[in-house]
This record gives sequence, C-alpha cells and structure tokens, in this order.
Amino acid sequence: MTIETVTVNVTSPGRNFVTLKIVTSDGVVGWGDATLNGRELSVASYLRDHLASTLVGRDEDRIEDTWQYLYRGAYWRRGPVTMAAIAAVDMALWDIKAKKAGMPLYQLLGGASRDAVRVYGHASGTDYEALKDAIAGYRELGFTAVRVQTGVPGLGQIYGVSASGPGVRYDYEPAKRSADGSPAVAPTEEVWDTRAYLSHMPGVFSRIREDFGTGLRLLHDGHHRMTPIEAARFAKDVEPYDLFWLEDCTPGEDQAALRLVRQHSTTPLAIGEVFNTVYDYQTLITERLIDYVRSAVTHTGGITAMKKLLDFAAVYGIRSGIHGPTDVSPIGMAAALHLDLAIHNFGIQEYMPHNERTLEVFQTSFTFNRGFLHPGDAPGLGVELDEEEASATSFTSAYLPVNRLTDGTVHDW
Ligand code: GCO
Ligand code: MG
Repeated sequence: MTIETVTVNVTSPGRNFVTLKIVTSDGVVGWGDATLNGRELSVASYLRDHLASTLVGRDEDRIEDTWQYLYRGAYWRRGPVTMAAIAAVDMALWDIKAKKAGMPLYQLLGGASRDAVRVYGHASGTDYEALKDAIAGYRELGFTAVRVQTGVPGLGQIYGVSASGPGVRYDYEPAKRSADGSPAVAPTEEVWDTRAYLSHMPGVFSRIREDFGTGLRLLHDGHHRMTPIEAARFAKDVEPYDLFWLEDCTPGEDQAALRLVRQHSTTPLAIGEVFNTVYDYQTLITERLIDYVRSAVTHTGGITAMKKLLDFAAVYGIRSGIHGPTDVSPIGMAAALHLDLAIHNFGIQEYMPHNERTLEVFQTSFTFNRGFLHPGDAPGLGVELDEEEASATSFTSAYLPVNRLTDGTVHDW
C-alpha cells in the first residue's frame, strides 16, 4: 500500500497546534505532531509546501527510508523547523504501522520495560506559600516528583511561575496572545536578574526539604539563564537538597559549558529541549556531561530519531527525561509515552496536562494513576484528532516572552 493523502491541520483548540494527517491507499490514518511554539506556521508551510507532494505514492511501511529521504534529501540539515516537520511524518508512519499490526506502538519498540511511566508535574508559586500549596496539591494527586519554580523577590512575572495564584496548578502557558485574546503582534517582555535568583533559590529548596522531607523528587529548570560559572555555583549551592535534576542551567548550544558545571558539582544535569538532533548531544553524551536527555519527540525528528538518541545515551549510562510541555500536542505526548515505556534507560517524563478544550479535540487513550502515566493499549499511538471540532478553532498567533536584564540588555528567556 502507499501514502495517498497528506494534510496539515493548523488549529487552536485551547492553544495552537500543528497536526499532520497521513492516510494510506487502504484507508489507515496516521497522526503526527509538528507544533513549534511561536513558529507554528513555518513548520506547517514546510510540510504543506515542500514535503506533502514528495510523500504521496511512497510505501508507508518504509519508515527508516522515508526518514533518511527527508533528512538527507533536503540537503539543508537539522534545525527546529525541519526536524519538527520530519518528526510529524515519522510519528504518523509509526502510528499507521502499529495500527496495521493491531498493537500499541510500544509493542513494536520492544514491548514494555516497566508497568507505567513516572512523571513529574509543574509546581509553582509567586512566593513560597503559594509554591508550598502547589507541591502539596501534587502530592495529594500521588505525584512522586515535582518541578519547582518560584518568583524571585524584586522581579515580576518570570519563566515557569503561574501568575494565577496558589492552588491552580495546570494553567501555566508561556506563549502569550494579546491581552484581549486576539493574535499577538509581538512577544511580551520580562525582566531578569541572575544575582537575585542565585541568592534566592537555594533557600527555597531548603524550606521544601524541611516541609516535605527527603522522599520527594525535586526538579528545577534554569531555562538557559546562567553563565557556566554561575551555573556551577548554583549546582553546588543546591547539592545539599538532592535535586533529581537541574535543567538547562546554561544556554544549550554551548556544550562545553557543562564541563565547568560538572567539575564543581554532583547535582544531576538535564538539557536538550531546544535541541533537534543527536549531534547536539555528541559532546554531552560521550563526555558524560549530562544525566538526562530532554528532547521532545516532536522537535527531534520523531520516534525513529529519538530511539537512536536514547540508545546512544544508554551506552553512557544517561537516561531519558523527555520534554512534555503543553506546546507538544497530545500526539507528541503519546509518542513520548510509548518510548518511555519501551526503552530500558527511562528516567522520568514531564507531564503538563493539556487543558479541557485540547483534550476534547484530541481524544487520547493514555491514563494517569497516582504519579504514573501509561500510553494505553489502543492500536497505534492511541490519539485521534476530531477534525470537525478542531476546525471550529483557528490559529491565533502567540509568542514566548523575550527576556531583558534590569538594565535593558536582551537575555536568554
Ligand atoms: C519545560 C520547558 C517549557 C518551555 C516551552 C517553550 O521544561 O517544560 O522549559 O516550559 O519553556 O516548552 O515552548
Ligand atoms: Mg525546560
């Protein structure tokens, strides 16, 4: 059989998503996620204007060959737009293959290596009391791991902190439309001060350990904001609080920066949500400069590429921590969960539940139970898009914020 139609769906059920639909000549439907936060239309165009026609008529079973055809065949390699487009095709083809086999995808990846996938949730608060409430809420839901982000005295809205106040745990959405909900014409701007952050955060972890004990796994995201020596200091300062990981402590494109952090601290390091190929990790993995691979399946060339990346990491004792924010669609999330369940070197999975509107339109078969997710046993990825419902919403541009230091200098967000 062959690929008959390739369609790109750009809609906004709860937030913007780019979804690829591939249908085979015998009517099997495969879904892929190509959502790239704030740059959605570039990927949609790449798929529609450059890839769709080259896929029609190809054998849908030749997943590796199609991957290589799209990657090597473009001549221009890598980059988030290209790799998100390839990822969507790859996911859709795996979805089709597993549906044809009548199996959940994880069975084709070697079967389950564990009963379910440990996830971490996002706890945040503008101050410590709000953060404490949020952590307690996650514990009630059975979470054994939480990422903690909190406001820094003297700074306003910053990355990772829900502005809606305590108790509201699932509503953090950094990509902003205009205040009245209309399309954003430009990103909002935030103000950042690394000195204030470095002196505030260790005390927060100390209080969390006092209030919640040593059992809870604590994660934290530095969101690319520290210099190598600042990150080294931070990683060392928080060592007594036993972090599960410190994520993105320095900007990811400078792989050598983590050598310095490693020389000073045993705090485990995670990086990679802005990476898009295994080459971004070459130094990090072979020199064992990280402990967790943070790529999203959606942004790193799909299931085919992620499986290879994670197998490569396994050789060096490095584990997975697949990116799972709300800007990855439920299809991308399902792809992550099948990999998580199947690979041996699983670490943890990020889980930011999608809002109700999103989940009405993307019908998922994954289940949450007391801090663990399971991808479900529906054939394929286990997610179907309700196209009619989806088309009732239209793309509304939204951008991630831009960050500036207190003197106005543009800084990493
Ligand atoms: C995370 C990430 C996200 C990103 C977002 C950008 O660790 O989940 O840092 O919150 O900021 O995916 O689009
Ligand atoms: Mg992150």
